[in-house]
Amino acid sequence: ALAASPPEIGTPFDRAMMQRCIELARRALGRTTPNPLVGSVIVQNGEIVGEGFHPFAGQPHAEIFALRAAGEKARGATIYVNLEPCNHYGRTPPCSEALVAAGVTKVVVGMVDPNPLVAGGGVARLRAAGIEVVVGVEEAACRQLNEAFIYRILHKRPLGILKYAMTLDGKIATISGHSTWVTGQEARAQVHQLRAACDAVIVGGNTVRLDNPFLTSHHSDTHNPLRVVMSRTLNLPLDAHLWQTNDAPTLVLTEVGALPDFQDQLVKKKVEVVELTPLTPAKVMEYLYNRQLSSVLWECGGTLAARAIADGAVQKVLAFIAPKIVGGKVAPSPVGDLGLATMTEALTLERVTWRQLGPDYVVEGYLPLK
Ligand code: AOF
Ligand code: ZN
Repeated sequence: ALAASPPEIGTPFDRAMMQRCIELARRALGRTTPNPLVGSVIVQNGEIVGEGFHPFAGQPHAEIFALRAAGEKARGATIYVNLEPCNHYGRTPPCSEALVAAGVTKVVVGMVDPNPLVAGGGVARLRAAGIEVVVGVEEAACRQLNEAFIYRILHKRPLGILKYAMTLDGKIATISGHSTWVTGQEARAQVHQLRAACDAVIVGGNTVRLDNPFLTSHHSDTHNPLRVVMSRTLNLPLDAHLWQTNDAPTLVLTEVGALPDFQDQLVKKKVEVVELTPLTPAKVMEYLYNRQLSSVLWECGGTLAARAIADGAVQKVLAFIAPKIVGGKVAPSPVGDLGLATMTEALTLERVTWRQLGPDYVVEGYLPLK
């Protein structure tokens, strides 16, 4: 039998206000790492009297911006926020205290903060002050918004997302390596949105040599992720688009001692070079976690994709599928050898959804957690 869907928490008005919080939070898409995306709305007598969002780490939290905007109108008001107000001294003082001081009478929360420094403490503090607190309004949407933040906090690694575009017969390029474009414009626009939401995008040396990508999100006002190239040998062209454009920072990860002269030339082109030995996807994810990143988009070819999956560096998969057939026994496919011999060993995605994008489809799902 189908599981009954849980009852909706809050009124339709509450849910609309929470959706507004999410919309506000998304104004900082891609810019808040290691912090979450948070938006907040203050309502007095059914009217919005203040709004705010968290712009980036180190800045005040969303609730503080909303309180500033509402001023005295916050007294006796209801505040909506997609993440539980914090109750700790981090880069900024606790929002719970600010809410108590401002005299709000009700707090509507999308989800409890998974951060062990908060984890229910904010809600408890507000209730202890006699404030009514409702938790779980539009919770699924709030969790989706901050899935990378949640993953990062709980697993101490960035969320790894593998994205690829393939034909209906499972090829990411023709036998000659030609791959522009597998999918149509709508799917490609979706990829640019995805990049805008991620903190880094990673490719291997092969992709730089064969595709010469820009790896930016193509909108002047959206966030561009850090562009990361993994290359053990540094056998890379000196005139790649990546080092010729400064729309986004570029980081080349290589192993200790690889081509020092080439490293110097990259550095002269404002490319950052870091040596990590051994250069594995797991090591790269550890390094990027320590650099405060929350989400990493693997836009690599099949060889590196397979190594990333095997290394536990991929949690989410986005497969763009074009209803085209190119054939070719040796035409490349999205995931190289995983060493699986029988179909029963296949990695089976969970929570799978799909959408149509113009002529193409995108299938999204999560690898089982190891
Ligand atoms: C945010 N923005 O709007 C909310 C957050 O170092 P701090 O003081 O910025 O604290 C960061 C933590 O605060 C963060 O990990 C999350 O648990 C909590 N709530 N953070 O950046 C916000 N409400
Ligand atoms: Zn806070």
